[in-house]
Amino acid sequence: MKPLNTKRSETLFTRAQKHIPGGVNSPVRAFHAVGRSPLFIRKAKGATIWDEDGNAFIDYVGSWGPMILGHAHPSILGAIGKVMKHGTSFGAPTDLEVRVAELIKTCIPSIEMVRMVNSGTEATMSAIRLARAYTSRDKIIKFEGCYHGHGDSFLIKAGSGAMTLGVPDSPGVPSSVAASTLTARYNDLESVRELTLASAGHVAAIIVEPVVGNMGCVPPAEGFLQGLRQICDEQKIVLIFDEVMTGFRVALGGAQELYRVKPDLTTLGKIIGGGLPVGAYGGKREIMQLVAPAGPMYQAGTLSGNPLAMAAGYAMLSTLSKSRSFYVKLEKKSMQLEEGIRGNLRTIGLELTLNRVGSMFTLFFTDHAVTDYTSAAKAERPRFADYFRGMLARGIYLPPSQFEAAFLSAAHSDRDIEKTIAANLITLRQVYKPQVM
Ligand code: KE4
Repeated sequence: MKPLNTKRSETLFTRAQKHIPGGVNSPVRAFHAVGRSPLFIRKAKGATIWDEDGNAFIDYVGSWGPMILGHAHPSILGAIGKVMKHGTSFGAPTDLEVRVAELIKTCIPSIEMVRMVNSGTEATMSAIRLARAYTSRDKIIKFEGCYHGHGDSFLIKAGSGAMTLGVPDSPGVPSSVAASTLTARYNDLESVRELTLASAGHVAAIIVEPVVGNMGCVPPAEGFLQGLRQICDEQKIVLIFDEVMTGFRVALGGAQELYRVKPDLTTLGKIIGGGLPVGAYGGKREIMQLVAPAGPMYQAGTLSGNPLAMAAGYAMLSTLSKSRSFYVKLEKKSMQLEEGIRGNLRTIGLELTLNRVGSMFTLFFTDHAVTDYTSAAKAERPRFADYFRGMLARGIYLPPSQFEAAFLSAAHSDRDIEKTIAANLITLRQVYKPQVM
């Protein structure tokens, strides 16, 4: 197999590191976990991305989730083009913001009111401030390995890039803030009960990825989300579903539709911006009414509800909500890929763990079940790195970390999936030779 020519990316990376910390504007993009320098992407269309050296890849990162329709989708580009002629930002309310809010509420009925922000981090930071304001309590409970953005309260045993880079507890977070964040074990209701009883009357919120993407894909165990709902009801704790990744991904109504559990607040991001910077938080009216200027809890943003982002988001959500067959077809595609990889594992006599929920999935380099942070951490990272590089060389662009979810889009063709399955077989054989047939 011809080695990849990535000269231009390497030159750009050397230049970038002189001006930008680590040469990237978000850590996980630096490819630290996969033993090679990152690719600089020039353009993308559908399921394909092209790097600066002209190499084409089938993309399973999808900008970390937003690209569920595929890149450069005509309805998204058309919507942005139409709106941008009339200006890019006004710092004033617009009709589009109202339409996006109404559409989000239609798709996610637990959201009675919603506030737009500019990122998932802003959404989760605002949601916990709101929960604290609503309950007059200070503590929050998160789960080891879950990632809710880079807000101080969340960088405690965090997943995603923090887990990848081995800084799950970032320096710079004041101990006073860290002390208000309690961490439980995902899929372990007993660990939650222990914390809530030990801090009875002091826990404002439990925030959870209802399907984890940031340890790699880890589904909720049977009854886990229902158990959190029960604990929150009993102890008047605000249940926050962080659906920045799962919202409009695992179902039109997100994980709360899939698992039929209603949170008090939901955070959103990624898909709802169609690739432009958007986050949102919303939920029960009686809680959301506390948000300024309706109430005293302050949160603001110069570019919140930005017209271009709202145009992209409205086009995205309208396309997704137009027909329910969208998710049926996406599930079929995702199943096809899963079955292909499972067939490969059987062919070569290898036992690896593949977790999938809808069109988000992770192949873990371990034969153990992966149900929480401890079991995810057992995955063999060097093997994953070898696999990543082998797949890249075969034209498959995966998330550059064992602790991230990969994403399929509506643009992935049968041919793309067959090529991925073929590359998976050859690469697994290469990574595990001579153990495998
Ligand atoms: P942003 O601030 O990156 O828009 O969203 C933070 C966030 C919040 N909640 C969940 C469940 C998330 O997955 C994220 C961000 N996800 C990562 C990928 N695992 C973003 C990629 C990156 O950090 O570059």
